[in-house]
Amino acid sequence: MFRYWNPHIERMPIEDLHKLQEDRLRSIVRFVYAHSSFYRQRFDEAGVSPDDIKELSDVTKLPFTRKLDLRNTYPTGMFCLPENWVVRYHVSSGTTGKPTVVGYTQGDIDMWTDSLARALTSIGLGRGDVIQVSYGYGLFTGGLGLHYGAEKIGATVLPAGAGSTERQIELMQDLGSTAIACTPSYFLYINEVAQKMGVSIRDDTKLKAGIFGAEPWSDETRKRIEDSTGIKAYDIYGTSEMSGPLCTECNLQSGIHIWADLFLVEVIDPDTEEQVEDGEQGELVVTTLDKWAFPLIRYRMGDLTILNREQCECGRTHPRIMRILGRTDDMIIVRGINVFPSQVESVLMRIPEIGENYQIIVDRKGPLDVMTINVEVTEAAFSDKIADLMLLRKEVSNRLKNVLNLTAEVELVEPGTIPRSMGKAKRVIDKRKV
Ligand code: DLL
Repeated sequence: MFRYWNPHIERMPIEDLHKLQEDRLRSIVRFVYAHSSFYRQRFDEAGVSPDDIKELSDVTKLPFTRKLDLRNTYPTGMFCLPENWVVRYHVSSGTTGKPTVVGYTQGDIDMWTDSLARALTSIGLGRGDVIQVSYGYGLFTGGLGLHYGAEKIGATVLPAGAGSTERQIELMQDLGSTAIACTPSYFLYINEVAQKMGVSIRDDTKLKAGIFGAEPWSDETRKRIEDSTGIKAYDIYGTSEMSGPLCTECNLQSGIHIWADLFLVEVIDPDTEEQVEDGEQGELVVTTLDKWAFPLIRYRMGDLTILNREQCECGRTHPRIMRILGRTDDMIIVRGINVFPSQVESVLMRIPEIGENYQIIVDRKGPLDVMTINVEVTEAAFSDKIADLMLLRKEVSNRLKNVLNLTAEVELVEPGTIPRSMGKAKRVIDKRKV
């Protein structure tokens, strides 16, 4: 039932895995100290030397690094090898501030590919599968990352990229795609367009799995996708700083396995910066153990999650992170109350008359913050009587209030009116910031 790409590593006894991590931590710390003036300065400022790192728990002696450090050292000031070792760059768009550049040696690309090969195998994909890669190709890591990983496991890759949605659906049928990799919001759009074309993903295609990530999504959205299309929807996580998309849930869909031989993960309280207990929510911090052009030491991802170190029933011993609950910088503070877009999504997706597309708009009216949720209703609900729609609006508002502790204005809008995205969806518009 369970497939492994590298069973020796994936099921390695915890003690051996820790020993491996410890050896690799010592090596990477020595390496960055010797090769990077950025890290040397940081370590010196923190009063820590590579010799102080003897066991895994010593990781807490090391200073944190952040996206801001990457921006301040733009373009390649955090790289630890000369540029002629770098075989590829990826660049993140940087909606706020400068873009960030990451680089890879050939070995780093191989590590990334291998990690995805394990992940894709863990969800049951392999030779004979046709994997349609509908993440953007190019500077974004999604397309090329999945592409290399899918080829490595012997699957056939359909490098569709993002966009030309009708053509994607035709190709999906003609070439028999069995899996698709894209953002969950783009898949919802693909499904919508397919329906308009009279194509049922469930009945008219061979699609059985979706590899969805690069943006927050909820279990409720997973259920909707699975119920409406008959595919299994798997969560995939990664960031350009870690390499790109790297880790997925296994076919048990109970948390994303983070490959511990490659990454040392911690979850910290973002305010106190202390590690939290397993099972408690906090910010993900990653140290890379086998990545050389651009290693990370205690890099604060900004993503909120929960760490689970229990062995998974699939037999893998590597820790899992639970669904990303949001980013520390995604949290909106409305009238002093913290709101995560994922909370709003979870409420909306439980209401059958509500469609999959929504936007959260925060504005200021006089001294007061006002949060408006624009949300599409389904075709069926839209044709209901005005009185029914009024009731629905009230219900959405009440349910949001129960969860958020905050009154939100709710606008029910016609299906198809909220902008669709082919990549990461923009769910929040904070007009207070413009
Ligand atoms: O989004 C890499 C990626 C590509 C992941 C394709 C998965 C699939 P960045 O553009 O650097 O890299 O954005 C990384 O996206 O810090 C999270 O906030 C968010 N993110 C990525 N995957 C998930 C996920 C790619 N499964 C940032 N759930 C991260 C929630 C996610 N958020």
